[in-house]
Amino acid sequence: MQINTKQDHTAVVVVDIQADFTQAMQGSLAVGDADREYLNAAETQTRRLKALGYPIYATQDWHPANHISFFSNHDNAKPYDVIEIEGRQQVLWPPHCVQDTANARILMDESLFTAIVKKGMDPAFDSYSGFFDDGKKETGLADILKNAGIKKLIIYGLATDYCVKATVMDAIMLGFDVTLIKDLCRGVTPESTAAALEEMKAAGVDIC
Ligand code: VGL
Ligand code: ZN
Repeated sequence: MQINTKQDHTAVVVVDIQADFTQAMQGSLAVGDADREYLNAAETQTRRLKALGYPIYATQDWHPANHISFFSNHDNAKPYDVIEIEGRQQVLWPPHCVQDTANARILMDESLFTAIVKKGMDPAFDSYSGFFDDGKKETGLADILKNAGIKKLIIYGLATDYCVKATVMDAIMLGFDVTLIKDLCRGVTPESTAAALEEMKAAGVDIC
């Protein structure tokens, strides 16, 4: 990572670095290689960016127990099945990031964050993006950033091919300049991670 100076109107968004997405915590939806070394690197770099003067925001997947994305809430479903719900593709995940459970916690010193934006609280809609859920309801992140005068975002976290990609693509759609720090991201599968990086690059994201 080669960000050594503070740029104006720029904030950091740390996506879903939560226990359930990490091998380090034996999470229910552990992302490949999200191990202790990864967590240490993410925390160290976040502290460095904070010390440079960047405001740091975090997103947090925060589902009710009856969430539509949990395979266990559907009859005859297995983890990672893909079904259609009202025209939307929905991956059925192992239950994860259930509100107020230890496995939903962010594995970073929360005092680093200017704000934490929770997402995925509506039982009927998934929300990979930190900006909008699948019903297009805003999480509040866009307003928070707009009110703070932010125009550029530095984004990293979990998972590259799901929540990071969705957050990055919505950020681009909303008009932010986006830098993705690839080394501080981990994906669910190598194929979908490579495809996500291509998609983000094609959208004009600076990948470093
Ligand atoms: C995520 C799957 C389900 C993520 C969240 O943070 O990438 N992936 N919920
Ligand atoms: Zn989720």
